[in-house]
Amino acid sequence: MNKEIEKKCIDAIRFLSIDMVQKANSGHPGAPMSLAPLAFTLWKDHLVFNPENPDWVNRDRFILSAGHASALLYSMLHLTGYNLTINDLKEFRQFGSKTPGHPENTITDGVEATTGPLGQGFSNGIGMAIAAKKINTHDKRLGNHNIYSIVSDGDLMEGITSEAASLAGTLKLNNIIYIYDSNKISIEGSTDKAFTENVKLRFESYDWNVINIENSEDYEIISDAISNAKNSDKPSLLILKSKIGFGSPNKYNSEKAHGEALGENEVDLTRKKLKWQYAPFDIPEEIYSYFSKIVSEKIKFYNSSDTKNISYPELNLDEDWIKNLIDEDLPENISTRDASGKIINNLASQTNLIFGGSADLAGSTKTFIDNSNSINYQDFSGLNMHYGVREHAMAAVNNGIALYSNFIPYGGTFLIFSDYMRNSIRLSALSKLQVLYILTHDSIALGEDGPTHQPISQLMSLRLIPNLNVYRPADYLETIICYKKSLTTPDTPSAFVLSRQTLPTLKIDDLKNIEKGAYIIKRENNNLKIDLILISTGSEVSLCLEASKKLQEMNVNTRVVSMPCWELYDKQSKEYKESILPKDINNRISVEAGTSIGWSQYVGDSGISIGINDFGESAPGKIIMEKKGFSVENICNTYKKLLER
Ligand SMILES: Cc1ncc(C[n+]2csc(CCOP(=O)(O)OP(=O)(O)O)c2C)c(N)n1
Ligand SMILES: [Mg+2]
Repeated sequence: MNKEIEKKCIDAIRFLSIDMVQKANSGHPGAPMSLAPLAFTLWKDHLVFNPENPDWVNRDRFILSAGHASALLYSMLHLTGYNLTINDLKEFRQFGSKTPGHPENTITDGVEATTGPLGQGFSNGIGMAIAAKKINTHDKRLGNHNIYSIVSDGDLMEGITSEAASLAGTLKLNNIIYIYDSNKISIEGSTDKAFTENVKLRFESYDWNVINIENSEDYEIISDAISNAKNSDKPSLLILKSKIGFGSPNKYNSEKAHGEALGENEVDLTRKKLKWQYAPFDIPEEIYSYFSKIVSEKIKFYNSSDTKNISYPELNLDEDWIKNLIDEDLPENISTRDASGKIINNLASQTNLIFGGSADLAGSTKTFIDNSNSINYQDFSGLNMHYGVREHAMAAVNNGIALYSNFIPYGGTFLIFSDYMRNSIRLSALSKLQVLYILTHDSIALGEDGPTHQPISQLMSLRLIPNLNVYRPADYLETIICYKKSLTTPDTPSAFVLSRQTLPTLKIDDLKNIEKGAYIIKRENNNLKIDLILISTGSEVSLCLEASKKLQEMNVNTRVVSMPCWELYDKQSKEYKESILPKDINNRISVEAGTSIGWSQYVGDSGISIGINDFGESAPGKIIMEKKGFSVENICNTYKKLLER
């Protein structure tokens, strides 16, 4: 009897998924059809959760790294009592629904991570596992649970999973239990065409515990394998041999089951083959009641937990952290990367919720916390993460850490290498995660390393990502205020774009306006009409201040605007913007050592942008800056050109 109802539950998961995709006439039925037995036993026998408190701190985490199989996750969330009705399932992939094409953490209760870009979810889970181990060092009651994920051929083909898996093995993250849907099919057909490696040996070489499961229909064996994995002292990968599209007579075991509706006819044939007699979205009451028994056991467990009324510690920074930095020790000259290093070290003395590291560039990116330890497999209490030379995984791991609780993770590398982690940065922004990117060596001024290391397009291209605040502070003080702003912006990741070279600490009367994104750092002579506005960011602000002196000598009445964060400035009122960049002053020059495309929105049609639209060159920083036009002389000449227009 038990077996019979269990089989029915599994088919209910299958057909909900099939029918969601069929109704939307869009989506991915194949993986849910073959993974229904796995999902059934995972939710029934293993996952610790409470649908009435989906954010319970000590729940297990489940990530569908193969996000295209979203129908499977939505079916499970529906059947296990999450806030997802049968009507929500009928709205699969429709405008404004709770069941978008790929799972999104900000939309659906029970969705732990936004997945779909293959490889990301896998790596987010590694971050969650680190966060769980770390929170356990704050409070022994927390973090005692597992991180589960379903990963696919596509996930394992992506390089980021090699990066993240290697790190997970090094850190012996035995709270990781991943199930690899080894169906040997991807979009272009058999994986024999492009993916023949021995995954078992690969993961064993990363020091994972690897278990083979021969038959994805045998959910009792799957369940035993999961139990076995829970006892491992290493991360576990369960390699589950499966047949995509299980149950479909004509699309079974073929890429045809991957990414489109089966079609009415094939859905009927599948119903016949699996002897499922119910209409689309018609789930018999006995199945709901079977699931509700499972859930009531889960809730009982929750009620007996000592963590049921606990929330994670919140970041509660005393405003004084800024004062200390400004009042006690104001350096005359400091690079903004060093400023950043001072700031995070200061923060580390106030909270252990902000932590991170770099992709093997701690010394250069100034991301090391001096008075703390390195996180290692025996001790997660330190604040220093060593991600290795793995920028992409660093960013995705940090997304996982941010998703997990109230930790604010940071990751450092050179600005040029932000391209390596771009997709994860985009997902920080889409997922509304407070992750900090510390991106140093921010222009050609880095010098001798040359064009391979000199960022040109990176700064502007980061500004293209919605909901990412890109800060390029001009000096020590701006760096502090940018950090302050970023720490009080919980739903937005921040990219700090920082100089390698030393910059003078500026005289800023108007500290409070820095966080408005742009402000007047040097006012023109008030009695006269403004002749020119120089708009600049980062290391070029001090150059503009110098140029403004020279221009003033030439009787050019010059205002200098520092614009550390476009995104924040764009959100200001019309009045504020008018007070900074008055509409009737058309003589404007922007100065920024990067791609100039984009600056026209601030300098207007009659303005000129001093920027760089080719690659840099290997030479001492000062020289290359001059050669590329970042000099007082060129700024003055550009003003003359402006008048000739
Ligand atoms: C980074 C990335 N590249 C490409 C895709 C498009 N895509 C979606 S699924 C998939 C591969 C499908 O194979 P597999 O992962 O084995 O899933 P299965 O068909 O077995 O469910 C691809 C290439 C993607 N989602 N993410
Ligand atoms: Mg596959």
